[in-house]
Amino acid sequence: MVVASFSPVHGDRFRSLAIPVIDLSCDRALASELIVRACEEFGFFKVISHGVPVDIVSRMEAAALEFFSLPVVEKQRAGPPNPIGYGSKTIGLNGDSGEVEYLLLHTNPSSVSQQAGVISRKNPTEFSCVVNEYMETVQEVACKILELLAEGLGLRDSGVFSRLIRDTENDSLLRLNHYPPWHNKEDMRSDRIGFGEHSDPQIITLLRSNDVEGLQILSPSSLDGAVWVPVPPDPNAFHIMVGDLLQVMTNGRLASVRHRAIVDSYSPRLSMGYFGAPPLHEWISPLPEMTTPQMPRCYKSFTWAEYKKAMYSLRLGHNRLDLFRADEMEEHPGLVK
Ligand code: GA4
Repeated sequence: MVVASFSPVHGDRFRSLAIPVIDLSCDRALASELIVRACEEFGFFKVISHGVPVDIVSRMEAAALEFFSLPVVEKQRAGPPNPIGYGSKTIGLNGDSGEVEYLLLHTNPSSVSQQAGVISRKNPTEFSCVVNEYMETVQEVACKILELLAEGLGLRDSGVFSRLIRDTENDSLLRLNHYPPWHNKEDMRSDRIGFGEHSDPQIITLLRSNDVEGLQILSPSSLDGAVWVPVPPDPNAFHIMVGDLLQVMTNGRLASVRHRAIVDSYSPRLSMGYFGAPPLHEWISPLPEMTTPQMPRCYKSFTWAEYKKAMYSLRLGHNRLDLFRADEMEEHPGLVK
């Protein structure tokens, strides 16, 4: 996948774009068809009528805000983010940075309760309950979307994607991001990167944010090149992103969406991302049903653990999938089996 890269934000071209909105309560066949189309065209869409109760989202948001309002030393008790824990301004392990503080949690309930003890000294049990409830509910929506997607793609096994993230050993994550606001006119610049350009490495991402702008997606366009598209916030919806593993399993028919967050408001932005991932030992490869003589297999097989290792060894904006292309493998022996 060749992607245009925009380093300075100044001078970027922007385009408004009708981002697909899918009502998950609509007719099943229609929802499947719309999801496939949105994933093919943008790798991105918004879902409404998703069935996640408002109070579950509000409790999660309140717990996140309470955590971010703690003194820095208290937040640092959650440990440095390697890979889970509390981070501020530094992203990943290779020198990336951004105007953001965040908390990364593993979705495994025993990991959550372990983390809860240091995250919320006031009421760790309450924190674990809120996080587990949110994760379980959002995971269900993710599974529903993945099953509709598999049906829309005409795959024989509609659980081929969702089974990976339902597995009790799944490696899914929850990320709470807190972006600072502008304080004065001097802050009102459009070059303030909160989280730089990247695609999510997992299968699927469900992102919920408060009513504050900042998310942008890179829209590939054959006519005028790729442009950054600001995504209007909608606290009642989830924004769905195709991850790298879904790109591989669909043999490139769906492409993971490149996105970024900028600091773009007088209000702080809070986003909560669920990243649905398979177990570490799971082998990922293009599904045989997605390969044809006209569309031969584009990617090698690799385990999620191998992909994760590669992703942490590279800078944020790097296109990791290029290393796993079927035709590139000879040049990178030893990277994957
Ligand atoms: C992007 C998606 C998720 O936020 C994340 C990020 C992770 C991190 O912040 O530790 C990574 C980034 C993300 C991709 C490349 C590597 C790893 C930072 C980074 C430079 C939690 C994830 O899984 O991958």
